[in-house]
Amino acid sequence: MKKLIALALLAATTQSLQAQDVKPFPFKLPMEKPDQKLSTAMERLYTDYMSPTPQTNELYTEFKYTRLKGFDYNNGDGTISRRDPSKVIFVDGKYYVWYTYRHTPVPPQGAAKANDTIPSTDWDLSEIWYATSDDGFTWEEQGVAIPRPPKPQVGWRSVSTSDILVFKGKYYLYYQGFMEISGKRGDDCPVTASYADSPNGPWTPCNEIIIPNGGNDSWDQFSIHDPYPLVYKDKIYLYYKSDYNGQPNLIRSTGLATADNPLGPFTKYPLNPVINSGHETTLFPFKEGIAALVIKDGNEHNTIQYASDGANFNIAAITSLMPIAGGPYVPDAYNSEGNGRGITWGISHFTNAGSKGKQHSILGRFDCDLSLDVHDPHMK
Ligand code: AAL
Repeated sequence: MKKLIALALLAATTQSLQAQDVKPFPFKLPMEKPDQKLSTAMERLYTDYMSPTPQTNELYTEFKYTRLKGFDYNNGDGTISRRDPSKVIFVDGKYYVWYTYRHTPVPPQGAAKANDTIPSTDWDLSEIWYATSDDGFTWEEQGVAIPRPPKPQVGWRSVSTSDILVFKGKYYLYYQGFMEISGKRGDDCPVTASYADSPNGPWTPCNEIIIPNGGNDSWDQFSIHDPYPLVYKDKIYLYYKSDYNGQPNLIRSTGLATADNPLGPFTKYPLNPVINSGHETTLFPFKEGIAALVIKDGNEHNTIQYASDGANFNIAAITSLMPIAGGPYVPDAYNSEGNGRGITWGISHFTNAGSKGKQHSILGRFDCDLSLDVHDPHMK
């Protein structure tokens, strides 16, 4: 099939070259010469990738970044941080985004110095806040969506790293619920959720662990991070990241859990992890399947991958300067029937925005060219 696609692409390229009256390349594809033996590198060029040239690959893009208006950072002194944005949704004429918000008396000090008011990490002692926008560039901060619940409820130490699901007219926020200081042992936490009838809240916490940690010796036994829900073929597909036992065997990967109802029960995909790399992985329906921006960490970071069934991913393209923790605007995030249309923009974060000792993160906008509907030649 891939060879057929490659041949079709070559035919299309040859035609357009002829149309411009440029001499076609005097070249035959290796698969047109049945006896030709290929080196490992040439073999994988035509078998592992969706197309052998980035510029003809629908899942290749570069990224453009724009500073957002409307957020105050206390002059970058490290006491205010915004990071890990959710997907962007559009409701009643406005865009909405949720994110981890930290406002502490001092910047993060590490686990040894942390206490009830001093944060260990950039996402310790945080709440989930939200903002709205008319155009995706200028944002109006609306305040807290999910506060930290009282001890010992899930998330009493910190709630962070949320993502949004819209399902049958209701809104669900999934997020990490810390029950100890991040960094004491690792970054251990499970995922919990809150629900609301409106994106403006009020939010009701379910007070339960929605995606539990795996059993002894499993890859996700300590942390479940970066919950990322989509609805694909009428089922909730929630992707997440875990990393075995943290250091020194850190192999960050991306897993999948599916459910019929937003509050579960979720069934973990038996062959998890489904992506062998990835940290804050961004996913969206694309054609019949799901595409993934595998941004940070692992052998396959800086790739855009594709799974025609949402679970068996292959590398489709390699790119650079990807949006860290990207939360895209995905018009068909919750109603894809296997006809995914792709994305053109979203919100991502930039960490270590402050100088040493003033560590915090800021939100920014990214634009890209991964849509089957809008094709911007200037992005390539
Ligand atoms: C992020 C995410 C999760 C981690 C921490 C905050 O990059 O992977 O959210 O817990 O870092």
